[in-house]
Amino acid sequence: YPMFDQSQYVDASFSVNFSFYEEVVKGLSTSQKTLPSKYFYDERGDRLFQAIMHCPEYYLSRCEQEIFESRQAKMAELLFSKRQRIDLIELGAGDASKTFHLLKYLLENQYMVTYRPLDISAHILFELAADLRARIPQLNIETIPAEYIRGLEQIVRQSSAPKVLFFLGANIGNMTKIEAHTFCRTLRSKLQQGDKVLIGFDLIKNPRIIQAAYDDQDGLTWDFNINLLTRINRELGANFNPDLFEHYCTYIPETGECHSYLVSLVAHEVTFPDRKISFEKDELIHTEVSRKYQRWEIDSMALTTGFSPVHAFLDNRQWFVDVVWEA
Ligand code: AVI
Repeated sequence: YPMFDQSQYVDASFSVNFSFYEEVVKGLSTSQKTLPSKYFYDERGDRLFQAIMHCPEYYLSRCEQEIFESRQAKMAELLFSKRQRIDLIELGAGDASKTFHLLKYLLENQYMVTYRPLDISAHILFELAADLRARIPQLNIETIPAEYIRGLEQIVRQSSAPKVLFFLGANIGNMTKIEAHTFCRTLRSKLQQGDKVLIGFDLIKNPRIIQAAYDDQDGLTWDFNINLLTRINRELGANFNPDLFEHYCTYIPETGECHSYLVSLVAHEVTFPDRKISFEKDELIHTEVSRKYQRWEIDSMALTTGFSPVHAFLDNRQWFVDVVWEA
């Protein structure tokens, strides 16, 4: 992109911004326009997502919270040791609201753990580390601001301790099924035999419940989606008018996939530093998939990616599962 003067947009994460630009223009230059959902999470996106996690329709966080609050002893026993220090790696840790209770339990019960939260958002990791150091001063914590696999490779180079890897919050649902398989296979290749993973999956349930979770009454999910456009304006020098788009989502029960879109309300053009992108009236930008799973699909994913299923922690309503697999 020779006409794009990066120097105008340089900040602390210079190289990250360049691939952000490339991914955005690539996604908007195809006939079915797409934008990657991983870019939702700038500072405002983090805040909106936290608000979504507390809104009445978004049941996922409450289900997983329930699992973590009621099953700490069993999790500790299955995953950790009092004789050997274990690395607890959390991919996409966010504010670690679920892991917090388990970490407290582990330290109060003489389990030995080094907590290694990893997140694409350096901002949220900074806040997380400060918060955990204040609330659990005796905790060993090493933050890693990175994308999942690169961060995991970095940890594996630095520490040879046995590993427990957490991937919570149905983050795996933001991958297609094929991407999720590839991802699990890659995880397996970075781990040693006997290492464990705990992965949170949202389960297939009444479609109305799922649809509502991605289209809340207060419009938080709407703002969360639209925020991607304002982020692109600010960081990449585009001129999206957020008022010309609306949020739309649709859950497809046959596939278990909830798809989110931004819909262009009128025909118009958006200007980037080196190009114009045109939108037709009612044209869609696909922004996110949130995939829901059947229990058997999860077991079969473990087996086909080189793991053995060990245990499944379910909430009371059986809406959500945290599975434990062993490498
Ligand atoms: C982070 N991820 C698991 C959320 C989800 O449920 O797919 C992101 C989200 N998108 C809309 N609401 C929440």
